[in-house]
Amino acid sequence: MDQDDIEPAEAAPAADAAPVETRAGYVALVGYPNAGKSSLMNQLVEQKLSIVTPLAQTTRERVLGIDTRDGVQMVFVDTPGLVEPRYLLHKAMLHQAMDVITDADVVLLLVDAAASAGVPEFSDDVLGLLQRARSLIVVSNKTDLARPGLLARVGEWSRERFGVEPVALSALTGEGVQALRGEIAGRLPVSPFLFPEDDVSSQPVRFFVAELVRETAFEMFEKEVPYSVAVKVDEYREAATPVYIRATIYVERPTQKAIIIGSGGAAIRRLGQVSREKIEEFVGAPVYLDLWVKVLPRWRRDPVALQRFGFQIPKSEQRK
Ligand SMILES: Nc1nc2c(ncn2[C@@H]2O[C@H](COP(=O)(O)OP(=O)(O)OP(=O)(O)O)[C@@H](O)[C@H]2O)c(=O)[nH]1
Ligand SMILES: [Mg+2]
Repeated sequence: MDQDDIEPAEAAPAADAAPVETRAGYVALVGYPNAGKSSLMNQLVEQKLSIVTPLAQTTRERVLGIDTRDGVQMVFVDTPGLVEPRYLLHKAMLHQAMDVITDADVVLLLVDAAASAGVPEFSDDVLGLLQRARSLIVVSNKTDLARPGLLARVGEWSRERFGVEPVALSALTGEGVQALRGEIAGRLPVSPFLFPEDDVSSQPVRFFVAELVRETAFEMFEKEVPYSVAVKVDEYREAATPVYIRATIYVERPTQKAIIIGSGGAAIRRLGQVSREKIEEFVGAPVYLDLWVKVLPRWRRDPVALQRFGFQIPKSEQRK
């Protein structure tokens, strides 16, 4: 039979011929501490990736969450709150958040519309960066709690500072999140995907494990203790059953170590148990969690210790 005989009578449908146009880009979540950035990121990726607590300054490092659907890949970058730095740790946190604003295709600036302190006041540096962002969306969060007066005030503030109308939503209930997703998609550049389609993050499981232990410490302890805690995973044996994880909790003072261990080891047992349950949920397998506590004096002010925990120290601070 001649090849020509089997040619279709009509041209093939266009969908087979033309490649599908995809969109992709980085979407930064920034704002004051406690505005709900991590909660919103978790809603957007429909998974608990970034830790959330009622305390301000929970997030210390950028956390990546990837969502790919309907030909659009959004790479969310959760950031530490935009704080006035008091320690070297804060400087590293602020520096991270500012870098993320500069690099993002879309910046989501979250404002807590239920905050008793009202609208945020940023330093000129931060304000300038936000005003120069490639594409800025102001998000009025916590509409489930917000008073109408403050919502109106956030609207005014957003128009004055940035010339944009805010998007209102609740990162807790999820109301308004789908509409925001549509708004973001329309602003992302036409681009091939930046990560494989089924990736959820580019950060290693060890990072999320350490964060879950830190979240539990934030929930269990009071005052300065949570802020003095850093967690590092020293060993992660995935092939073992149950998965074997050894992690060290660093604190700044012997008194804090005593609080974390508790009388007869009761506190650390509870910390270990609650953390293990969260980690098992995250990795989807039984886990044996081996927790240790060490004192590392003044680590929040110590460039060497901070670098060991993975923080990048701003160049201007490196030789102090
Ligand atoms: N009622 C209500 N609470 C919310 C909402 N979004 C976040 N929260 C709560 O606000 C607190 C802080 O939320 P996070 O998501 O940790 O806030 P964050 O901006 O990431 O905070 P930092 O990492 O400390 O900068 C938590 O107790 C959340 O449950 C919301 O829409 N409504
Ligand atoms: Mg956070």
